[in-house]
Amino acid sequence: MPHRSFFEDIDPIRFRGPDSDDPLSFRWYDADRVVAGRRMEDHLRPAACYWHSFVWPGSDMFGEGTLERPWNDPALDPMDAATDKMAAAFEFFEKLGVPFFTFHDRDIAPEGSSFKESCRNLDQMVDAAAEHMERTGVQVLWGTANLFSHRRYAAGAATNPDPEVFAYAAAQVCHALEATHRLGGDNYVLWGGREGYDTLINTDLRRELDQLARFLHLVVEHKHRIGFEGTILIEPKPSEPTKHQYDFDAATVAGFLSRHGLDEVKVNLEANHATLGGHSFHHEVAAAAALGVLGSIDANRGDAQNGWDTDQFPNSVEDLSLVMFEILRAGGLGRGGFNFDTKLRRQSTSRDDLFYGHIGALDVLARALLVGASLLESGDLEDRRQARYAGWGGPLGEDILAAALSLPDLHAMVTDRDLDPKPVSGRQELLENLVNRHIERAR
Ligand code: XUL
Ligand code: CO
Repeated sequence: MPHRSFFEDIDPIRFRGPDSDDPLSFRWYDADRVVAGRRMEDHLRPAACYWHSFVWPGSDMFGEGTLERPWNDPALDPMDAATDKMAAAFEFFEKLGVPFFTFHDRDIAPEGSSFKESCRNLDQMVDAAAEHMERTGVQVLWGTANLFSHRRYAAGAATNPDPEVFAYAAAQVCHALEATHRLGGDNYVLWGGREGYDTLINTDLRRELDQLARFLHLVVEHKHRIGFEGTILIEPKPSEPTKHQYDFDAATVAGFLSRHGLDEVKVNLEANHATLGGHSFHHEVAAAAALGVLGSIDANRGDAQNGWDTDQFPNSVEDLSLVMFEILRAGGLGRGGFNFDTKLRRQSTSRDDLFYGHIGALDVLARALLVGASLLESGDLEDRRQARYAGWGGPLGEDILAAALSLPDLHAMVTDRDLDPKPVSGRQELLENLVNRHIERAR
């Protein structure tokens, strides 16, 4: 039976160059263009997400859904709706030309009246997804389990005070990880949806963190048991929905992972989560790279005027240029990619608005990639950064780092040599001007 079409008026989106006036074309994202030794598509590995684009109806805490999404018609049988939704999603992925998608278990298949029925629904929809993937060539960047929407998870999943909820969440992740494996996913993500607290006065922090570590060990063990070669990724977020989330930011997660011997786990960094944590996205990417946990990216942005997760499409080349530079400097994202964990605005009600959001975002990422590559290839920042630390390559720096000098040794040395080091300019303004020149010139 042919699949229903939901975007029949839209032709596949093509690259037409920076002068194109066609709003349904790419002006910068040219999948096959080679930049810094790799195709643009292979650098970015872009993915569209299932949940915001195909599941979310456009509701917010004050109002109902606004978006025109015929596949979500409540009059449909839930499995028929899931089938239509999948047809719409793959038609969109294919027409947009993204090589990957991302999903939660409950995005692609409805929760049943029992755990068993939920598993059956998921298995059936995974079969359907495998067929769509075969037909279109679109692949899974990552899968995940929704451990936050159902009321059973109100007090958390792994960090719930009730071990039966832990068990339920573990069973759900077991099934979702196997589904992701079956679909050949490159990663498996755990966003700690409600792994945090609303108030400390009823919370045993130490216990909850130990539970979280146990949960992650179970996931890593099972990954190896089934031969899943993808990376397990934690998605940091400081708050929302809970007041304080345990996976606060990249540095917190990196510390937690190494404390619990979970070194193979990496992070999926989301731009808007970085800003909620009081960081720039640039900081989060640089910190994750420096701590050896950089895995993948959820590319979106917040709004400077409010403090919640607006999940908007990225639209600033300037914001993302240094992020791209940092990623290139770290050697790229490997099995990771750029997932559009992005929501249309509630008033962007038409189905084709999904195309405008993603086209603009891909063009912004592509331009930022050009700037990042130009910064990297010129060596403008890197050479100066290295020169700034040159002293650490000399005998004093090497001896300090090799633990060859004690505090009294350093005391004696400073006294004997009458050391009087002088400040050296950090050249911040010069460097900012250089970055702007690369932004102006990148083509
Ligand atoms: C929530 C969020 C999630 C994760 C996947 O803020 O970003 O959509 O990306 O569960
Ligand atoms: Co996300």
